[in-house]
Amino acid sequence: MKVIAKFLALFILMSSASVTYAEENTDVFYDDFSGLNLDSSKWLTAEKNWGGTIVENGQTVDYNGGVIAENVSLQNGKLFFTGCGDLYIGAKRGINRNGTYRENGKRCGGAIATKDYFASGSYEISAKIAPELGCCSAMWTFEYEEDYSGDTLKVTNHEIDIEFPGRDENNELSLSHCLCTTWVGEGEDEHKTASPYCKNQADGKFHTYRFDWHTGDDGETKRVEYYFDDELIYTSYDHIPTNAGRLWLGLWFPRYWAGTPDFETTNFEIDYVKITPFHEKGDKEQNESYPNGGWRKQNIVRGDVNNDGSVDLRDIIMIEKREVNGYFANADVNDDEKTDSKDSYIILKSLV
Ligand SMILES: [Ca+2]
Ligand SMILES: [Ca+2]
Ligand SMILES: [Ca+2]
Repeated sequence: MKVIAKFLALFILMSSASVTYAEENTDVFYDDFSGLNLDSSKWLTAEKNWGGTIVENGQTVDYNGGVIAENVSLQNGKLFFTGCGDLYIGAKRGINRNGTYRENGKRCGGAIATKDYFASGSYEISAKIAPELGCCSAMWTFEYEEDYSGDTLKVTNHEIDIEFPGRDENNELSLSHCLCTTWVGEGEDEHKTASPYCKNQADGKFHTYRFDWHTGDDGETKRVEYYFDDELIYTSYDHIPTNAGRLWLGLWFPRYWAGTPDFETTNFEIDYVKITPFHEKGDKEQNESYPNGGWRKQNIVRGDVNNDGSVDLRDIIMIEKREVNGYFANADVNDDEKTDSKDSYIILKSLV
C-alpha cells in the first residue's frame, strides 16, 4: 500500500505540473515525446512510399520500402525513427507506392507530420541525426496542391527542408553539411538548395535545428533563416513559401543523393519540437489536394498488447506469458524486435 500511495502522489504531482504548462502556452505547439505513444491529437503517422524506382533483375521496382508506423517509437522521452538498411533481415516489411507490402524491410524508414497547419514562425527541433550515409534525416514543412483547371497541371509545392546528408566543397556526401531548400513548386526554377557547412552533426549528441520562416510583414522581408545550435548558418530569400503547411519529421531512403545504406538499422532521434507562430501578414491558408491520404489508419498503440484500447497490467501479463501473437508491434515497445521483460518493465514504468 505504501508503494501505491507513493505512485499516486507522484502521479498527482506530474499531472498538475503539465496543466500549468499548457495554460501558459496557448499559441505555441510543443511536444517532448513523453509516454509510450505519439500524441495522436498532435501527430499523424505516415504510411506511404516516395522516392522513385530502379530496375532490379529486369523488373522496375520502388527503390525504397517507404515509411511505416513500425519504425516510429517513443522511448525515455525521445521519438525514434528507425531506418532499416540493406543488411536488415528482421521481421518488418516495407511498403510499395501502390500500398502493397514488400518481401523485406530493407530501405524502409518512418515519418510523422503535425495534424495542424502552421505558416510563418520559429520551428525548433532538438535532434540527433542518423550517423549513417544512405538514408536521410529530414525535418520539413509541406503543402501540396494540384490544379487541373488550365491546359496543363499546375503543382503548388510550398516546402522548407532541413536534410542530411549535405554536400561538401568537393560535392561529396557530408554529415557536416546540410541541404537547406525552400520551394514554391516542383519546376527547376521554383526551388533553391544550399548546402552550408554546419560542423559535424553525426557526433552522437543532440543539436538544436531551428528555422525562422518569415512570409513577409511590415519591416520583415520574406526569408527563411536557418539556425543550428543558435548559430545562423544560412538565409534563403528565394522561393519563400507562404502557404500554411504541416511540419514533417522522418528518416527515409533517397535513391541517388544520400549514399548506400550498408547497415542493418540506424536511428534518427528527436527530443522535442516547438513551433512558435509569427502570424505575419504574408501567411496564406493551406489548400491541400490530398490532406487525408498516406496516413496509418489504425495507429499502433505501444503497450496495448491485447488491443483493447487501454494500457494496463493485463498487457504486461500477456508479454510475461509470451502471448503477444498478432500484436507484436504493440508489445515490442523498445523496438528491438523481441518481446520480453524489458518491454514489460517499460510499460510498467509508464503506468506510474
Ligand atoms: Ca523529450
Ligand atoms: Ca490493453
Ligand atoms: Ca522489445
